[in-house]
Amino acid sequence: MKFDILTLFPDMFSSPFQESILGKAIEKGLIQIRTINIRDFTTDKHHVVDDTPYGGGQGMVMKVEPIARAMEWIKSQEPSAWTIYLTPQGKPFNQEIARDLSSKSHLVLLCGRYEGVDERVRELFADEEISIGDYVLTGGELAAMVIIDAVSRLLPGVLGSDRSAEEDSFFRSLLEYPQYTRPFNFRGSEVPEVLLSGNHSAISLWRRKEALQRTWIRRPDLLTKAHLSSEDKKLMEEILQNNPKDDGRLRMTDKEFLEKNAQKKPKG
Ligand code: 4FV
Repeated sequence: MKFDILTLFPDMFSSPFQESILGKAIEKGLIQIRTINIRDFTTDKHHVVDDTPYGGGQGMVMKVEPIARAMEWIKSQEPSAWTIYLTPQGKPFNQEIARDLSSKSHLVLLCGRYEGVDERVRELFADEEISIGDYVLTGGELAAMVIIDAVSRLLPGVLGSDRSAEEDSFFRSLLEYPQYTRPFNFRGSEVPEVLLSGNHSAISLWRRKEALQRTWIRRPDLLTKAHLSSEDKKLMEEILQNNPKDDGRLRMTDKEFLEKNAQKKPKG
């Protein structure tokens, strides 16, 4: 898969993609990442890429012409490239979108700066607008890195074994179950016995139940979207019957999560 990144700060992308899994994926040629400096597509001697907003107001807006030249240069090489503009106004990014994008061959990631890009850039060049979260960054670059990471790990051969991506998908839209490794006992906190039983069906049942319970406690919104099997529904009944929330068998971390995130009672 090819990623073209349109940015005013190409050097931001040098180190994140040198390390670990993505670094190896680049070495193996599974992904190609090319940064394109929008400023290289200015034609004036001051290489101006932004200007004041029509109608007044604070900040600067990225000019359409340099971005248009850069997009047409990319499209002249790869007409089928799929262009994503990273913006808080975009569709909330999630695993489903990551899976959809992983089926494309060439993504162009347009990184905004200042107050964002001129509206004509969206109209003329953005095939899709994506937000990585309801907060404001100084630029779209970090959002582009998030997209590249989440999409690349779904590509065949990028993760150690493709099973782990399937594992992801198996737990599609449920939170992960608690993970443990040695030591068995750390400061009095022990690993659940079932995980040392070698009984794989009991282990996967435990994991499924833990994933369902943790999702129910921390992200009930995800549970409504999850495709629950009949077995899952039975497990949910067990969870709801002896509702851990009120008999103290709640996992310490989930208890804290609940306490910390208890509905902030509206003032007054
Ligand atoms: C953002 C986000 C984001 C907005 C103004 C760049 C900044 C500046 N991008 N998800 N959240 N972008 O905050 O994607 O131009």
